[in-house]
This record gives sequence, structure tokens and C-alpha cells, in this order.
Amino acid sequence: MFEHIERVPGDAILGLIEAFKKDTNPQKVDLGVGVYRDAQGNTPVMRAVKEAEFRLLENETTKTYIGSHGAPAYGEVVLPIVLGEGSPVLAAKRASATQSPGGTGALRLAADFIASQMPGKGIWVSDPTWPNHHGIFTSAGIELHKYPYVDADNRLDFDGMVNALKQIPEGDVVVLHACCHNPTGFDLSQEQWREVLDILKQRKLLPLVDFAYQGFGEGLEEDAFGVRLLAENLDEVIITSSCSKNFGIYCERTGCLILVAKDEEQMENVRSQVAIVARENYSNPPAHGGAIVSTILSDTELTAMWREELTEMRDRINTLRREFVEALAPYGLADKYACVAEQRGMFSYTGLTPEQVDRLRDEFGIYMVRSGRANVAGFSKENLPYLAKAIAAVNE
Ligand code: PLP
Ligand code: TYF
Repeated sequence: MFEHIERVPGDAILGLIEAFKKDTNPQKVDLGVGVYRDAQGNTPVMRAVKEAEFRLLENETTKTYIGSHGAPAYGEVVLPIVLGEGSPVLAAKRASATQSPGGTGALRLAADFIASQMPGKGIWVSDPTWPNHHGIFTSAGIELHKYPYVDADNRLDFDGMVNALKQIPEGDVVVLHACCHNPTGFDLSQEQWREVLDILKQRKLLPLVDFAYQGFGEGLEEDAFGVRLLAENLDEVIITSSCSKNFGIYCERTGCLILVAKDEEQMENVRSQVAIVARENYSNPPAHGGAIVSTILSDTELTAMWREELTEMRDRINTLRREFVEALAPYGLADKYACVAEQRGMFSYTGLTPEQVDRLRDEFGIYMVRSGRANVAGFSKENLPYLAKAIAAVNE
């Protein structure tokens, strides 16, 4: 029965983990998969998360199902983080949160919801985007299209993006990265978000905002600018939020699908449909990650501890961005790679070509995605001189 099934290559990004492990070069550097690293190269459990887990272990009384929408306490604390304290959208009760297995689970819920409730509508993703967007939407049966995002000189192609958005058929879905665009690191300015809002309104397009890195760009509030602008000015918005990065709970699979509707009545209607989609996928989401997040965010002391640590992570990344460019200055390459200091989030589209990436891996043990995407959190004070020397060598 299985004779006809062919073996296919694994995920290119996750494959880098194995390749890196096998490399015996003592100076090897991992700039591959998007996981935060501290100065020692570790991905530790955040202090507030550890404390929340101690409290949960002591106080937990049951492990019964938490329901298809997840724990109400999780939705209650996440909505104000995403949409803002005092959000008019929340005051109007037009937003619904459904806890999901990570941001990926939220994307899958969104995809199935779109496929079942808006049949025939296409979906538009940036070129490039996180590769899983392609698989998630097409496997749900949605026709996928691309809009330009980066130009040939490795700059944000906002004109190209806007011109493409203006051609999209009414009612189609547009995927936007809220902040920390994966893989490029190029984000929209507030002015550009306003322009996108106008087009979405005029063309009657439905935005799906993927919010996987809140707090990793400029700050928790700053990073939410685009999400909140759209939610407050459009009748309908889909948001997929992830706590994997900003709480460092990658393996706990914690995220949510937020649906913003025109009014409370319509919100309850779409919410009832999302419960069906969740049930048909996995029934109930895992509880632990959501419980960690609600324990932290409902406690002033733990919230302050979490915010402080998140700020440390963001500041470290943004400092390393500047130091990377400085390290390249002695080689006359500061201008060529200046974009790295301007981009935001975990990733940078460095402009390194696939051939240069291959040479960095083979000759220097430096691992990144072949598109030239580097995980900036993999930089460190210790490895920057080595990285700069290697990049200079592949630029000769
Ligand atoms: N969306 C983007 C753009 C991402 O980079 C990621 C990262 O993994 C996700 C969604 C999904 O995150 P999660 O690990 O929460 O599923
Ligand atoms: O882009 C990244 O590196 C992260 C992590 O199939 C990731 O978003 C990568 C690939 C994948 C799942 C997560």
C-alpha cells in the first residue's frame, strides 16, 4: 500500500540544526533556526516563566480538558497585550481569542476558517515569507499568491508591494507580518501601515496579521502599531499571535487566533465556527503554556519581571545588529551590510548569496538559511570578529 510513496527532503530551516550539530569546527556559528540565544549561546527558560511554573505545579488541581477555545484566562490576558489596554475593539467586544498550539496552530485555524467560511477566496503572502505560510494555506485548499516585498538591492520594496495590493481581487486575504518580518527583518513604518490600511479599505481586502515576534522589534506597544491600526479601523481582521518567542516557551506550543468582527453579534458567529475548526484539528489546545502566560500576566510582579527580560533580549539583538556592522567596517563592508542595523527582530536578510552562504558553511562552519537569512541572536561579542573575517573572505 505504501510502495508508491516517495521520500521528500525535510524542512530546510530545521535541517540546519542537525547539520550544525554534526560539524566539528570548534569555531562554528549557528545563525539558522529562529530561536533566541543569550550571550552564552543558550536559550534559557525566562525567570518569570520558571516562577510561574513553580506556582502552577503547587496550585494545579486538575488536568481536565480546557475547551476548544482554550483557557478563558489566557484569552483575557493576551487580548490587551495584542490589541492594547483600553482598546476600543475590546470595549466594543468585537474580538475573540482562541488559544492554539503555537502561532502555527493559529495559522492553521485561520486557514481552515478561511477555506470553510470564505470558499474561493485567494490568499496573498509577501515574497519572501516564512516558508510554512505556503504549506499551511495551500494544504487547506486556498489558492496562494505572492506580492513583492524586497527589491533586487535588498531593500523593502514598498512601492512594489502597494502596487500589487491594489490589484488584488475584492475579498481576498492579505497576510502581513505585524513586526520583525521573517525572513527579511524589514518592517513597515507607521506611515506605510496607514497607506496599507487605506488600500485594504478601498479594495475590501481581509488582512491576516501574523504576530509571532511581539516585543522583539521596538517594544511590546510599538510592535503592535500595525495590528491595532487595522483592528481599530477595519470591520474584520484576523490575527495570529504567538507566545513562543516573547515568553521563550517554544516547545509549549502557545498562541492564539484572534478574530476581529464588525460587532459583538458577528464576533460570536465567527467564534462558533472557529470552535468547530479547532475541534476538527486537535479538539482542545495544550494547557500548560497558556497557564504560564496567564499566571505571569495576571501578577504585577511577574509581569514586570517578564517585561524586563524581554527588553533585555530585544536590546541585545539590536545592539548586536549595530556591532555586526561595526565589525565589518575595517573590511570596507559597513555600507554593504548597513541594512542589518536597520532591520528588526530575530532575522536579517543579509544580502549574502546562496553561493556565499555555502562557502560560509563549508569553509568557516557558519550556518544560515541559503536565502542569506541570519538569526541575529546567534551573533555574540566573541564570534563577531570571526563572522566579519569570514564574510570579508567570501566577498573577495
Ligand atoms: N509566523 C512566523 C512568521 C514565524 O516566524 C513563526 C516562527 O516559528 C511562526 C509564525 C510560528 O510560531 P510558533 O512556534 O508559535 O508556532
Ligand atoms: O523561521 C524560523 O526559523 C522560525 C522557526 O518549520 C521555525 O520561525 C522554522 C521552521 C519551521 C518551524 C519553525
